[in-house]
Amino acid sequence: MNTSKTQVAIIGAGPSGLLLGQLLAKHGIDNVILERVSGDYVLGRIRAGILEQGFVDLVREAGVAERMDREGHVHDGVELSINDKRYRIDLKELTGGKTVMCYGQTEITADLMHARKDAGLVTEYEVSDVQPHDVKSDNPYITYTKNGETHRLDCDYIAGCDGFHGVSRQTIPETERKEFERVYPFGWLGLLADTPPVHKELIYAKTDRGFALASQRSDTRSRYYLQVPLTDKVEDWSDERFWEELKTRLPRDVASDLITGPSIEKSIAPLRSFVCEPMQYGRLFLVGDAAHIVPPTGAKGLNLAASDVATLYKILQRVYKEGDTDCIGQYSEIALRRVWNGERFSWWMSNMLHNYDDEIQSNGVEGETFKRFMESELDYYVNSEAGRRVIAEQYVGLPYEELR
Ligand code: FAS
Ligand code: PHB
Repeated sequence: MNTSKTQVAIIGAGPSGLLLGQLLAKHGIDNVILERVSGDYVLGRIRAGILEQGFVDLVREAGVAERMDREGHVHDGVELSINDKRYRIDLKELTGGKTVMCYGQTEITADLMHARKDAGLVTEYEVSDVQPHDVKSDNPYITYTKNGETHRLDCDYIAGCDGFHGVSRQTIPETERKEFERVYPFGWLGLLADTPPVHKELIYAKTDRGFALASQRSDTRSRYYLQVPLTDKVEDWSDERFWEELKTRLPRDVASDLITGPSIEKSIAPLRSFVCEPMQYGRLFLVGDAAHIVPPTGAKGLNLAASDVATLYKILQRVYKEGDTDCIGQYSEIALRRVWNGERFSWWMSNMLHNYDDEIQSNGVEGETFKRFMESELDYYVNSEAGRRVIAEQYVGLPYEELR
């Protein structure tokens, strides 16, 4: 068996693992990333597009912000539209100057990958059978297979950055963890096209036909979503059908400006709220999607992963720089406080903006009552400054919590 050692073993080379690895390396903390697929495969995933201020600051602290600051678009506001009536949420004005950055997860991941390679840091791609061991001891280790050979990686700590379907969460015995879940009765059909965005800011559209989102990646690349039934398949949706449906859901005065074109990516994602408690077990820490999933309605998925990274990186810095291991126990408590806040906001936005007619049919009057509650709630929040401020504060992201 091939053996090696590092200080922090990171499972997963998605944005969580790469950002954590870059921050640790900046402070001389040795780390190795083990990734199941190839780097190209990781970069082939089309996901998030909105970065909170906290995430942007973390990328700058990691020294990987040059392209993001050059090509990313700062957004001062975001729009909600309700059956054609538009409401702009002035993020900057309502939060005392905070904004969000529109820059694709794929780009951030590519920038982090390149920085890691330039720094000569070790990432083992296309490994299999990754398995953490002795995570409750002072000497945890990971075994894995690469090119048919078994390897052992000894380490001080393990960061499980391996997403919802990874091995890390399963390493916590079922009797030691509690999982919370809400599965939504619809999915998001996403389309990426090299067409100019229909509007300079994002538009979240609530209509009787269903939800739509107009987002973007650059001045020449757009990202759109439509709420679709869970029974739909991506092959049910030609580009032409997608564009026609999107036009019916966007506000009329915007839809008339829509420039369509061939899709370069099209896929349907299911929506769920999910949290695993605790987010640590001995010397194993769960980070990002390994511990929690949100419906993308609040643009929180990637951003909650970043706040987990921020908390864990501060803890590991204190451990290695000051020899303070007492702070390790703070991780799960601090991370979960911000996770649940993001979960609630994403659940709330999903309840207000989506069409629940499918669920209502099975719930009858109770479903109709829920629909009226949500219509009234959204109407209140967009028409009151206090309500818009609540949405703005949550959308730009609450401040990261400091260690005690
Ligand atoms: P990731 O899942 O990105 O990365 C985990 C990595 O671990 C992967 O590369 C995987 O290959 C690897 N891995 C898994 N098991 C392993 C094992 N056993 N051994 C080694 N490696 C292993 N968020 C938003 O904010 N907005 C959005 O619009 C949005 N859209 C999304 C659409 C889809 C289809 C999905 C699935 C998610 C979306 N998200 C969105 C959420 C998404 O962006 C995540 O929050 C983000 O990828 C989290 O990053 P990581 O925690 O690094 O997990
Ligand atoms: C995206 O651009 O992919 C995106 C933006 C905001 C969201 C969800 C997805 O809330």
